[in-house]
Formats: sequence, structure tokens, C-alpha cells
Amino acid sequence: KILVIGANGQIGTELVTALRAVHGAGQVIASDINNPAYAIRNSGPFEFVNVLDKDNLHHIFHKHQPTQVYLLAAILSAVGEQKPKMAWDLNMTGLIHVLDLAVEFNVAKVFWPSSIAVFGPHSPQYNTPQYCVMDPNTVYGFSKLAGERWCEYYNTKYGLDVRSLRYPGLIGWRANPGGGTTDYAVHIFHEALKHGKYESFLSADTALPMMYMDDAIRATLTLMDAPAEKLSIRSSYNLAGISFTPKELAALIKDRIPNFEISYADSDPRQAIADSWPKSIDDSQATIDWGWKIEYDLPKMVDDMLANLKKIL
Ligand code: VAH
Repeated sequence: KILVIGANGQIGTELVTALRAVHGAGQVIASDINNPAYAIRNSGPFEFVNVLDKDNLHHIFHKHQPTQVYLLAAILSAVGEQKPKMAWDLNMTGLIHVLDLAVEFNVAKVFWPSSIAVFGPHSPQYNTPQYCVMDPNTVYGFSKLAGERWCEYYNTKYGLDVRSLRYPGLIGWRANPGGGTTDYAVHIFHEALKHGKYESFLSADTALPMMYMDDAIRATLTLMDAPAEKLSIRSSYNLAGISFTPKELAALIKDRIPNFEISYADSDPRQAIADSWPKSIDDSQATIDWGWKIEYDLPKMVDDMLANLKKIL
């Protein structure tokens, strides 16, 4: 049995869908603190879970005896700056509860997402390496950095097979992002199709590492299927996709929706967060260890997003 915690989120929804396709719906338990999202409501078993309630989590682990656990529940960068203590508590206590229970119930593999948000103003900005100065200045960023340290610690100390990816900004059509700084790159598609215009909360030339969700899910399943002995990183792997600016993305959307107009907000708190992150990432270690290779470049992503959103909007 596979337990997905935070199944309603942007990544969780996609992972439940992908894992159910591979393992069969009944083998994948979706769980979240809120009611199941539409996309996963009738496609398999669901449990209510609160990662801050260890007794509740213990009950779920005992009931389902999961062999794999994916912990996606988290508060992201922008919301985390509005609720710093809650973000630290949920991101950290939730992870430690799950790591403890994974050891107690002898879970074979655990996945936990990190982020390029673990890098900060003094990290190299281009082709940011796996190891470098990391001075994240958002609660979300340093909760992910601390979480990476906990994951490596549980692997070293208890032999727990926990695996992680430093996701860039993720763009997908099946589920909306939940309060991050890269959310503009999803919202822009919905607004382009519905209203023909979009005001970006990041400035025109703000380059960020991004990835199409299909690539992110494939990377996750490839990492989880890799032989343990091939993994040289037990904190979290750098993962790169495509880097682009709002201006570059808007130009490709305009090629396909000629009347689309983009404008730019002038003072959004998310700009400072984006400015503290790298512009591109070196993920060569993932390629060496488990054969990582991107499939969606920017034009292919734009075409796939518009084609799928047109069907549901
Ligand atoms: C966020 N989407 O914006 C997340 C992600 C790299 C960005 O961590 O907070």
C-alpha cells in the first residue's frame, strides 16, 4: 500500500493520479486534512489526516501498513511569509512525525519534496550546484533546508530509505498551485484563456527554474524506483527543467493567443522571494545517479498546458 499525505495539493493530486495508474487505485491511499479534491474523490481510498496529530497519523499507518509514504503536506513560500510559525511547525513537525512513524512501521521508502527555495542570496545564481552556500531567507526555504538535514539524518542513523527532490517551480493543469512564488506561471494560462490578459506579480525579467508537472512526476517515480545503492544524495537532489522569465512565457502564449496582453504589478512581496532564488540549477548528480533527463522544453509545455486547459475551462 502507498500512502500519499497532502493528496489535495498541486503535487499530491498529480502523484495520486500517477501512482494509481501504476499500482491500481486500491493500493494508493490518498489523505489530506481537507475533503478530497475533485480529481481524486472517486478514484480510490481516502483518509482524513492531520500531520500535526501524531496519534491520528499513527492510526492511519497502523490501519494501512504502508510500504511507501509520500509526504507532500506543506505551507509554501508566499503563504509561509504570512504565517511563519505555522509554516515552520507544519513543515517541520509534520516531517519528523512521518519519519518517526516510517521507522516504527518499517516503511520501505519515503518521499519528501524539497525545493530550490533552499538556496538563498549568497548561493551561486546560475547553474546552482548540489553543494554550495545555502542561506535561504524564507521560512519555507529554511524549513526545507532543515528538512533535508532530518531526511539525511534518518537515513544515516536508522537506515530509513527516504528520498527527496529539490523541485523548481512546477507548472501543471490538473491542480492549482497552493500559495507559492512561482504560481504566476500557472495562473497566466488560466487568465490568458479566460480573459486574454494577466497581471504578473513578478517583474518581466525575473528568471526562475521551472518544470512541467509531467516531468516532475516522472522524475519522482524514476527516483523512487532507482536501486538504493545508486543514490549518492540522501538530503535532496537538485532537479532542473527550464528557466524562463514572465516576459518570455508571455511571448510564447501571445504566439498562440494573439490578443493576449500581459502587465506587471509593481510591488508584490513575492518579488523579493523570487530575487533570493537561483535563476538556473545544475542537476548533473541526478543524471549520473538515476539517469534524469527533461522531456518538456518551454514551447512543448506551453502547447500542452493550453491544449489541456482549453478542454476543462
Ligand atoms: C513555491 N512552488 O513557490 C513553490 C516552490 C520553487 C518554488 O517551492 O513556494
